[in-house]
Amino acid sequence: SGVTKNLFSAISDPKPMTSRKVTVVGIGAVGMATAVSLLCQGISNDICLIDVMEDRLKGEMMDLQHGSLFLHNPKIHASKDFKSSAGSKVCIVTAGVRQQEGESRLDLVQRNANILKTTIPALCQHSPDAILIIVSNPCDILTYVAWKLSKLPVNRVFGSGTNLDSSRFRFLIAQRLGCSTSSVHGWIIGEHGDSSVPVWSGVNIAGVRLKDIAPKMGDDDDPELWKKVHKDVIDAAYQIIKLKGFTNWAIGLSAAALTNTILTNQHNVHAVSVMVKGRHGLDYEVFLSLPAVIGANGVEKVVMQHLAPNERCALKFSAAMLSEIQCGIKL
Ligand code: 6V0
Repeated sequence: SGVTKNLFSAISDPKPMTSRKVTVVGIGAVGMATAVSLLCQGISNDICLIDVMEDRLKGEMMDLQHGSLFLHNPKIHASKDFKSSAGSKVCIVTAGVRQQEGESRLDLVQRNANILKTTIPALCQHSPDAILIIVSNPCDILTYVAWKLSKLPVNRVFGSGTNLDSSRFRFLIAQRLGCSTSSVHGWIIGEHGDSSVPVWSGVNIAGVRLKDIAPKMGDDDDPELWKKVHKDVIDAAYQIIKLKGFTNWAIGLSAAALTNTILTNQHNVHAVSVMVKGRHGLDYEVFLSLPAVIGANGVEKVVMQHLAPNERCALKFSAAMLSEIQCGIKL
């Protein structure tokens, strides 16, 4: 335009940005919390939102774009056409129905699997090098479905899994002990949901294992009732859904943290949903969360925790249950 011509005296052509493009599929409560977490923390400077609701997409895009001044001048696109997701480094899937009050995550399975049938091939077509993170519930089963549909190697598809449950666990222990969440180390593995497994043997602060101080920690006959902390983690989503209708902020931050680890090739260890067959004596082709080293190539390796017999048994129970449900899904 005339203004551009008279305002600037050109020296060189702009270079395209180094891409940290992230696509978020599904712009509901979880998708938008994820997008905002990515933008506010400067994790991505290039966000594509995909959904089937066109007006809402445009509204969310405009609203975020108007915050450009307070962010880092990111590119924000929104479309129902997967073409606009082209060239993404990470694709985060949050599309799908959520639990209604009293409904379990497993109740959502076929409805959300159907959404993946169109979503996953389209994402892979336009971003053949992307890492896929599955957030929609039931997270572990849908990660399996997405992996099957994508035909990608297992390192390139994982579920947000118990990264969130572990964060809830560490927060609740931190509250009881009066220190920060990041200073409490502890892992919840297995199913993101009702059969998750807390690894009490590893809970520590500064390397001091709490189980050495309170040997009954996590047991049924523990006088200090630490098991209640895990029960509260399992109940967390149900309680929040009852109070506000959905959960979104913590899962959005969790998905953004996983994305950051990939984009910066950090090799952080996160509890995410990975193919477990052949690990911890499991023989089922299912995805469950285990601590894993994550980098630009997705899941690089799994940390082999020293699990107690009852913890291995609990994992096996989850694996068998998920495997049975998977058999009933029409792909
Ligand atoms: P929501 O607010 O109803 O948003 C879902 C969005 O998905 C809507 O905007 C829909 O239009 C969109 N959608 C539906 N079908 C398609 C499609 N085919 N293509 C693109 N978009 C589509 O739900 P909310 O955001 O609260 O939850 C989304 C999913 O995340 C649900 O399955 C939740 O159960 C799940 N969660 C997973 C968590 C985890 O820790 N893994 C945590 C919280 C919620």
